[in-house]
Amino acid sequence: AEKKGRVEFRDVTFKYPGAEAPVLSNISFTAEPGKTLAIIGSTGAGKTTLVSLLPRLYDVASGDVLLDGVPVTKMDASEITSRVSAVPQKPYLFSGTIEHNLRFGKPDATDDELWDALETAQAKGFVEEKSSGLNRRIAQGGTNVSGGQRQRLSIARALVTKPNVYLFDDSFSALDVATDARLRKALKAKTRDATVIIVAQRVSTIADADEILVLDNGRIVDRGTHDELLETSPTYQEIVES
Ligand code: DUT
Ligand code: MG
Repeated sequence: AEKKGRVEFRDVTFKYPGAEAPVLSNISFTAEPGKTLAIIGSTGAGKTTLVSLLPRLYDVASGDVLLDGVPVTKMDASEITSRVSAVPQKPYLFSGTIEHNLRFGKPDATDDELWDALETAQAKGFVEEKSSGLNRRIAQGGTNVSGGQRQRLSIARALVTKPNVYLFDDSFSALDVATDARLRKALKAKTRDATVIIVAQRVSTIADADEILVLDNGRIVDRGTHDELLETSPTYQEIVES
């Protein structure tokens, strides 16, 4: 069967409600199942806004966002949530156990599925280190765990749902470089059939992506692989050197 999860943005323009100027202009790209698309750009460039359009946190002003050829505006909310898992830039953990938090998107997941997701997200050791294990309490907002643990639990939660599309918005920034690399390697093995879209700050996080979009002031100014962009994109070179 054909792999599912092809994401296409067609000439998308977006304005926040009440704002004058668009935050995104003429955004066009395709992200394919089995591939990793990365988005990089300075703070305020519009990366979070861009990835929020697929799960329809906002709707576009003009253009289309399509999932397997169907505009997301024509899809059921429940279909989008079952097929697209977004790990937000500020992960939200709620008051409850680790298990409750992990089962959020898939209440009927088995314990094996939870542990498998934790292992991929490099969070298994953290959960095992207390005898309460999956029943360990998480405070509202995850304030009793570190920022890096919040990110990893949030990534594990996304993995549990086994979606067609993963959106990682700056999800690796609180991890040290070695953990970041281990996690992405494990992730790659587990998400082989899915479409992976990664927003990153660090070039090392996305250097192996199939395609990188360089976003500046709401526009895609350059695109290509890491090696291509090193040759062709002054904006990318600036990010590499920063
Ligand atoms: N913006 C709004 N309203 C919002 C969110 C953002 O007006 O609710 C503006 C702020 C900024 C632009 O949209 O000028 C893009 O913001 P976004 O959060 O998409 O930028 P980013 O690329 O994700 O920045 P960062 O790297 O800091 O996460
Ligand atoms: Mg952002």
